Amino acid sequence: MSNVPDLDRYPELREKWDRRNFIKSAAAGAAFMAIGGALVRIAADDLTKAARAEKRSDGRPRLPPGQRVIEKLRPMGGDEGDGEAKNFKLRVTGLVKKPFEVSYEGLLKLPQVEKTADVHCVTGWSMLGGLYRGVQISKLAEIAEVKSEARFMILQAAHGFTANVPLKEAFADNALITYRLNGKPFALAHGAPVRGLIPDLYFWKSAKWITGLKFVKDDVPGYWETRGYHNHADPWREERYG
Ligand SMILES: Nc1nc2c(c(=O)[nH]1)N[C@H]1C(S)=C(S)[C@@H](COP(=O)(O)O)O[C@H]1N2
Ligand SMILES: [Mo]
Repeated sequence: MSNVPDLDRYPELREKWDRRNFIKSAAAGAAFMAIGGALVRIAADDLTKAARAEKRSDGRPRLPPGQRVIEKLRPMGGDEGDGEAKNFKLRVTGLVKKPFEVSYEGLLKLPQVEKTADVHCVTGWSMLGGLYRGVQISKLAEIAEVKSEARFMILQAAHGFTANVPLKEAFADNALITYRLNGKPFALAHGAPVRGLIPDLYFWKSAKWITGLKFVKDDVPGYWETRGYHNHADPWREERYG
């Protein structure tokens, strides 16, 4: 059974595991459900230990310091957009030779990619291994012909939310405008119909209900960056607060 924790290496899980098997064998509907939270926690503890031991292809540990693994994105709030694909427009503006806007249908006609990515929330949770489908930000930048003076990208979202990202991270292979996670559309709480994804910076940079990308020369700290969060937000340096 692959989901059995390695009890020799993690003896502290023994008691929980025995309890789980006891509960399973005693399983009676509601009682089993009520204990469900505890079962999830066992699995997550185990995933956290495993991820701490793993290395990324860039040599960094898979799990940044101070993070623990959870199994599903947690809805973290924000001022929601209307969520409707038919009303979606993404405007690509600023220091570009060819500003443009693209509808949801138009977005689907651009070259699509699927990237597996880990995301790291500044509150301490990480959700590993999500499969995100969408369009690379570097592709949108190429279409707009971003000028050489540009240094930063501002993600713009519903109701004036913004997040600033240096072009190095914005043009990373796994930095996307995305509309699917693990094959499913995003729920409204998670940014439907389309959100940004900058997985190698803390998750607040991944603007939900996205409306635009603006390329600029001078940095413009965004919504969270002007409310005490770090301007850059590298999880491996624990750039949590400014
Ligand atoms: N438009 C918008 N995007 C946003 C936010 C927001 O308030 N508004 N919050 C950010 C923060 S702080 C986090 S941690 C993630 C949370 O995404 P989730 O709710 O899908 O987990 O979205 C980010 N994107
Ligand atoms: Mo957040």
